[in-house]
Amino acid sequence: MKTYYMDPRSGSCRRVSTVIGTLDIEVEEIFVDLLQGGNRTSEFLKVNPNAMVPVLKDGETVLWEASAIMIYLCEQHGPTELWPEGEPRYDVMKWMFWAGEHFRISAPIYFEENVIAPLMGKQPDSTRLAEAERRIDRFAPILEAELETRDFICGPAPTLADLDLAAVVSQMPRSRVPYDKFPNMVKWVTRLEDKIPAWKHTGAELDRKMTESLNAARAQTAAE
Ligand SMILES: N[C@@H](CCC(=O)N[C@@H](CS)C(=O)NCC(=O)O)C(=O)O
Repeated sequence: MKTYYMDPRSGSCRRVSTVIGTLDIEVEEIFVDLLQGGNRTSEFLKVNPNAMVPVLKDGETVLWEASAIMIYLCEQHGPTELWPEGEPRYDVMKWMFWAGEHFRISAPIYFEENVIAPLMGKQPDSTRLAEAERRIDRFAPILEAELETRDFICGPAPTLADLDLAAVVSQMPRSRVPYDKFPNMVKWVTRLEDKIPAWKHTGAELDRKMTESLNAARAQTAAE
């Protein structure tokens, strides 16, 4: 049985959970509570020295990095549109690498500055936010233009590349990432939810659990 270390409030885990749900893969889920330091225990650090989720353990194979885990799960499962074979796979890989190298860099900064910093009683760091916005203004128009010509980034069906790219809106609207100025992206995010039920489901679960956790943290801060 595969062991899946995760926190359902994480956008990175959402990518993996969507593949697990879509391909109906059996896993034993281990909740790593990021808000309570569950990723910093000596036990977890042996699994992932980066102190991050998601992680997948399958026998001797231990994988961190959501993209690597998603590919592993698809390959174990057998043919799926999410991870096409042959020439089309290179295009999926291109967008997956682009997502990690460029497109997903900004969203966590917005989350840290607009959600976590105020929770800690700090002002958002405007220099970091300005740099995050500069990156969005450079890279998001590229995706926006590509989505003008097709429903999903690599063609008519969603692939792992769409999950890697769309993860950036997982903490919306609380993170206040300014993606709503890109209309093709807004429509694509909705299309992806309609086409992949597990994406919609994991998004709703993330949102509900994150809202609960943030409300609890704010109530505790107010009481102190
Ligand atoms: N590049 C990694 C990023 C994983 C990641 O950022 N995980 C976050 C949750 S979304 C985490 O575990 N953060 C804990 C920390 O940084 O302390 C992946 O794609 O899996």
